[in-house]
Amino acid sequence: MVVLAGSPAVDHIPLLRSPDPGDNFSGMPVVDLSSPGAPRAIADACERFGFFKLVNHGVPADTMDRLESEAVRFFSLPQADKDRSGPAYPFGYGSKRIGLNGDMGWLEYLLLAVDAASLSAACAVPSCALFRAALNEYIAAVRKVAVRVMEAMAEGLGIAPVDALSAMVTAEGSDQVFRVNHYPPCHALQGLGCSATGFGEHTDPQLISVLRSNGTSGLQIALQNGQWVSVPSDRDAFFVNVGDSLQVLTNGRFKSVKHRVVANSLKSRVSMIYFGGPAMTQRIAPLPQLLGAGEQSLYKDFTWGEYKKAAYNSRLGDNRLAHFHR
Ligand code: GA4
Repeated sequence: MVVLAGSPAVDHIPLLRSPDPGDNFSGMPVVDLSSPGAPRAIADACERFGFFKLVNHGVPADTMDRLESEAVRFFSLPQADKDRSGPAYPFGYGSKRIGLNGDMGWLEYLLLAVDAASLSAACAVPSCALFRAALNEYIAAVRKVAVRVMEAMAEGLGIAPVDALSAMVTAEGSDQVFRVNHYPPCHALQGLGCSATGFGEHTDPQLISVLRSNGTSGLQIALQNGQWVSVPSDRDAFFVNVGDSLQVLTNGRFKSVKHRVVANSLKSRVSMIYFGGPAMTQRIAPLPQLLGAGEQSLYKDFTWGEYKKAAYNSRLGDNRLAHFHR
């Protein structure tokens, strides 16, 4: 752990070498959801990177902007007010601590439960009616995008029915999570040649994650060869990640992408992410339609409930799927 003298605020936050500006993800796949070629382009990107940028997704800029302004307003409240919306687990406001096993990042966030297509009624946070309305409008819209993308994935993989993947997320009792992250600028590190870890490297346990951020960069993904590349921000686009469960459902054809967020020394980053997971009892195993003659599953059989429990008992950077390999 690096500790900077005179900067107690960043104590305990792991530091990273500043990304080389030349390491932008130059080959990033950009998929136009309105184009007839989208299914093939999505499947191709998920096989090569487990990640792509999505444009022409149909979600109005207003819906995204309204949620961003409400989030900015919330995170500008006095610390004591925000703490009243905590703790983060199972759902609520959290700061710097990620998960329950000692991971730390330079961020504050809201972790929220989604029921069907809106905030779960059981989730009392946030209490502000305008913020809740903006969240509900955005969640309904982003979930529709996630469903369209999963349908396109099935089509791109050449499997039927078209809802073979999306039905797991739209099913009654599906486990959907929403998070709003705020990465404040980390002034203490300005000019020092290193950056604070906003959110340490990890893969997402669910099927799919759909992220939207403001215009501040920070997201990085690991390519298959282990090289980290920075994803230039685009407030009009979504960024889609393949999660561990989708890697298993496709028997390793789609890759669960390792990613992380680096805090900016000058500007705030705000991101909102929808995580589509299945019902607790859903069996996670390769879809029979995808297994070739004689092809065996690469993974042991498990349910989403079992995987989630193992994930929440792990450290952020652990290779969680390794324990489920045959
Ligand atoms: C990563 C994806 C989602 O943000 C999340 C995260 C969760 C958390 O922040 O509580 C986890 C992380 C995520 C995977 C491993 C465990 C659980 C933190 C952590 C150390 C909400 C999720 O579902 O899994």
